Formats: sequence, C-alpha cells, structure tokens
Amino acid sequence: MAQYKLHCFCQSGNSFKAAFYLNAAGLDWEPVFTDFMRGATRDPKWRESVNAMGEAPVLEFDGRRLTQTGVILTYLSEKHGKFKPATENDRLEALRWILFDNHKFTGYFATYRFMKAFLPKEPPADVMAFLKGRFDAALAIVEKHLATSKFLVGDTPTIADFSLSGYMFYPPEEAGYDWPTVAPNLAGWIARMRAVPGWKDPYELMPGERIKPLR
Ligand SMILES: N[C@@H](CCC(=O)N[C@@H](CS)C(=O)NCC(=O)O)C(=O)O
Repeated sequence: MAQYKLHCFCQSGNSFKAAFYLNAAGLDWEPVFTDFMRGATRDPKWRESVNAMGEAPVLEFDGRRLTQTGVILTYLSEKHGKFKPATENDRLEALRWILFDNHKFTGYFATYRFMKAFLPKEPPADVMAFLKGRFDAALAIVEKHLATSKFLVGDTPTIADFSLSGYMFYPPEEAGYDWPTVAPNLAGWIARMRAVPGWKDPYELMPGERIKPLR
C-alpha cells in the first residue's frame, strides 16, 4: 500500500497541485478517484468520512487526513524537505503567494474554467464577466512579478509554484486563455514548471473520465 493516498479527479487543478508535488518529490503515493462530476463531494456520507469541507483534494496517510492544498504542500515540504522555501522570509513569501493563489488566482480561474467548460447549463454572462475581470486582475499581478523573478520565490521552485501552477497545464480551449499570447512571463514560468522532473499532464496523472469542453 502506498504511503500517501490522494483523493482527486483529473479535471481538478486543485488536486493537481498536490499530485504534481507528490510526483516531483518522488514520494510513494496513489490516487483515489473522487467522482466529483457525479456529486461525490456533495454526498453527506463523503463529507462525514472524507472531508467535511466538501472539497478535493484530500491527502490520507497514517490514519490522518489533510485538506486544503496550502496545508498539504506545507506539511509535505516540511516533512520531506522538497521544494521547501529556504529561509523564514522565503517561507512567509511562499505563504503570501499561496494565500493569494487560493483566493484570487486559482480561486477565480478554477470557477471561471469550470463554468465555461463543464457546467451543463449556459452560465450567466454577467457572472462570467465578473469572474474573468477578477482573474485578469490577479493575472496582471503575477505577470508583473514574473517579469523579474524566475519562480515565485527566488530562483528555484517552491511549494508556492506548485500551488499557482495547478490549472496552468490544462488545454487552452477549456478556459479560452492562450498563455504565450496574454501573459508571456507566465508562459515562460509554466515552461519552467513543466520541466520539473516528475511533471505529468493532469489528465495522465489523475483518474477520471476526460470530458470535452461543453463550450
Ligand atoms: N482551497 C481549496 C480549494 C479546493 C477546491 O475548491 N476543490 C474543488 C475541486 S477542484 C472542490 O472540491 N469544490 C467543491 C465545491 O466548491 O463545492 C484547496 O486548495 O484545497
């Protein structure tokens, strides 16, 4: 049995943050499929037995369960020393980017992409415009930062980069963003993250049925 089990599904960039880290850190892990698209995380039994917050991913090990990718990445980097920010200042900087990512970068992008590509009914145009506007503002901040920094915190990847890169490797047709065109600094950083040994396409790394974008 693997040391770590990750409850996840292939459309989930949040899950990919942890899956990519586990692979890149060379840890012994296996995925456990969460059937999100058929409502698994809304099932009261799943919430009771896996995650009361109703979210994937969940990391299971030694009879414990960790949720929230910021917590999972922090725990794993402290335990195994891989991609751990080097100094106290770097640790705080990484935490700063992880919180920004959860709230504004991944937070808005994941919702926008899900509604655009996978929501069965047509999403309201004004809601989509709001989400896109909020994400584009966060994107501009990241793009400016990456003009002068190779990774989010210094010259080597840290857990902050795993967090922010969660949704960056999905096909452009899902969210309608072509990174080299709209954010060339971000595109350069995505290429650097893709080159991290252990990287795999999210649809190969995590279980579930691939779905063609609906619109
Ligand atoms: N901040 C959370 C976000 C997790 C999250 O939103 N996961 C999605 C799947 S990608 C989910 O389970 N959403 C369920 C919901 O919002 O009800 C984390 O970093 O783990």
